[in-house]
Amino acid sequence: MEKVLKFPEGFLWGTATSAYQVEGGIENSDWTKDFPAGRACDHYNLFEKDFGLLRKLNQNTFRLSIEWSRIEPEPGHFNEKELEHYWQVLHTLKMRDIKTMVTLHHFTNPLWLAKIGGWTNSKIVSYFSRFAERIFDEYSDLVDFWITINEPLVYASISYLKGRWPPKKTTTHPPPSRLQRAPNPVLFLKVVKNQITCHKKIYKIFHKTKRSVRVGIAKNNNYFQPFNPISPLDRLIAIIYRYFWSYFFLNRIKNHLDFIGLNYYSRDKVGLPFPKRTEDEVKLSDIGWQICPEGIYHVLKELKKYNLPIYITENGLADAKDRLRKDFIRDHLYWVHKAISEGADVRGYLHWSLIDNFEWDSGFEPRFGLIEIDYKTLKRKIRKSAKFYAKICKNNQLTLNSKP
Ligand code: GCO
Repeated sequence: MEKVLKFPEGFLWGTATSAYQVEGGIENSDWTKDFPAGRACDHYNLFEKDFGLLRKLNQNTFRLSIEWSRIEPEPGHFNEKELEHYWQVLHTLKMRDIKTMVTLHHFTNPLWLAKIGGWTNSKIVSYFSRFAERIFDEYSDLVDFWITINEPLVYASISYLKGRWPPKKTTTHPPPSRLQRAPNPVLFLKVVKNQITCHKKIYKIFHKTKRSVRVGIAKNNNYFQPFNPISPLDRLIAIIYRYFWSYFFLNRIKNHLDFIGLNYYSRDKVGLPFPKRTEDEVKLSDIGWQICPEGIYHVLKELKKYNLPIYITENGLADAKDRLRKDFIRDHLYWVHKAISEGADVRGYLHWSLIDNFEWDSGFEPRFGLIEIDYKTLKRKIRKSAKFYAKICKNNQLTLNSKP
């Protein structure tokens, strides 16, 4: 028996990308020298074609990042041609009646900034807010939602606790996930402190300039479960993970948020002995992430305490054969709907991603796109799961033939 789950009136449906992963031709970033994305999907030149596909798939919202190293290749020097390019991109979206969500920092930095310590250097606060202010001045009439930083703790932890980002040149591409530099908890904490300061400063600047502005963060929250649910120690470890990973950062910026962007991907079972072990019964994506749709429900319910609108700013999986993506979308949206029905103020869902793209130190092998990219010809091919998602976007509802 069919069951129809209607989403709230005006719910936003779309996809998310980031500049370095899709655009191509980014020459001055701290990733380019040792770990180039080359022409990536050439979205820089093909954005109009991609937005036509986005519209064809009934999406009404698009999240993109603006590449700082393009805009400000040297400190204080803004590249007018690149400013014009992103104006064209945003204007094209608005002409197609697509809502725009712009991320100001999505993992990459200008090389000149990296050379002076990047986010470990407290000067980042003035540099990043100078960049943000210029972007705001240029595009505030074309941007519906602003995200200051994408996944601050993911960036800080992979860079300074795991010492892996940006990857150093190696003979194999992508490199094995080995240490590029020694873990440095002190630098990690410095980065997090600077990220919090930057976010709050930019929030204030944007709100001083334009009252109706909406400024948020894209926060990666996983669903942490105790490995052994009856072990008090495992339960305590899950609580500790949840606090430090999911809430610590949000608690410090909660008075400087108009919305929370949630990037949800996976579940982690945590407990002794470290590190986190997985159980073999859960479905895994192509890159081994645990698929746990119910986890998004629990994470959304946890976020209710902030009393802020929530937009799911990323949710997706690496699935080159498109075997799992339709059920992945269906099941996650089932649990999102359940969280909404229990009071979570969720107002939009952006799937990661519109097109296959450069998956950081995993390179181009993982395929997250609703649209497949042939990296030789740059041909775009709409995957079957994209058509399933397009129906949901069009009708603002999920039709279930059976409960997931
Ligand atoms: C992240 C980023 C994206 C990733 C996506 C899939 O969460 O790491 O926002 O850049 O590509 O999440 O891993």
